[in-house]
Amino acid sequence: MTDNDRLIITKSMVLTLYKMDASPPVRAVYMVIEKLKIPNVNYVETDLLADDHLKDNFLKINPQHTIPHLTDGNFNLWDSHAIITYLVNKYGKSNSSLYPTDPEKRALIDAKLHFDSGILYPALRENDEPIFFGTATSLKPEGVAKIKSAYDFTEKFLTGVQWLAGDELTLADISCVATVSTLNELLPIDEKTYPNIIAWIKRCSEFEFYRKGNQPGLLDFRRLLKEFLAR
Ligand SMILES: N[C@@H](CCC(=O)N[C@@H](CS)C(=O)NCC(=O)O)C(=O)O
Repeated sequence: MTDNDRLIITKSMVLTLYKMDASPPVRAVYMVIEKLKIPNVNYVETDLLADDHLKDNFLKINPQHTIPHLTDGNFNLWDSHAIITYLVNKYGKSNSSLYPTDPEKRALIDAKLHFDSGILYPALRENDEPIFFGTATSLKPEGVAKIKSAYDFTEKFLTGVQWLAGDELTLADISCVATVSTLNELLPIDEKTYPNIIAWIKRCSEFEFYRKGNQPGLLDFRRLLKEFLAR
């Protein structure tokens, strides 16, 4: 374990993650759990296709009914971006390179986390929700345009650099790669148009935290997508 991955283990640590592996924001949390090597997380399967997230027991802790949802003892938190920054702040080393405390470095990471929330993930949700909830069997032109625009920004951000925010891999890369690798399942990323994105995904995918935290759920997403498109 490197210094940056060092974990502060407290006796009171009881983490529970409500999850479904196909979900990209859930996978961002998995990757951070892997990277920080947080032990003994309880996982609660929350099948969106069976409306588990709309059941009373879940709505009581999360009125917004989204996964991932984390409970840490009596503390409840949802939104992957809030969760991953919380995990590093609470369980990572005090100045983890994943989310450094330097105000400028941290602000650049936050900007990309908001990019994921505001641009990448909405492009995914606008396109995959109609497929999974049975109102569409293909992508709509306006949906495709949103994905392309999201790819265009990402490609520019990665021009001449290896990582999305600063010189090292950070939470920005983990969060965005979960979404971009999933968008790639909906609209394959063309290597000629987007060479920087392809190289960045490859760089991320070489880490163990990606292989363990993202890859299996990404394959689940692929399988589900295929299944729903064939209906
Ligand atoms: N910005 C949120 C997005 C979470 C989200 O929308 N998750 C989807 C699954 S990928 C969900 O829970 N959908 C069910 C719903 O919104 O009712 C995050 O990063 O956690």
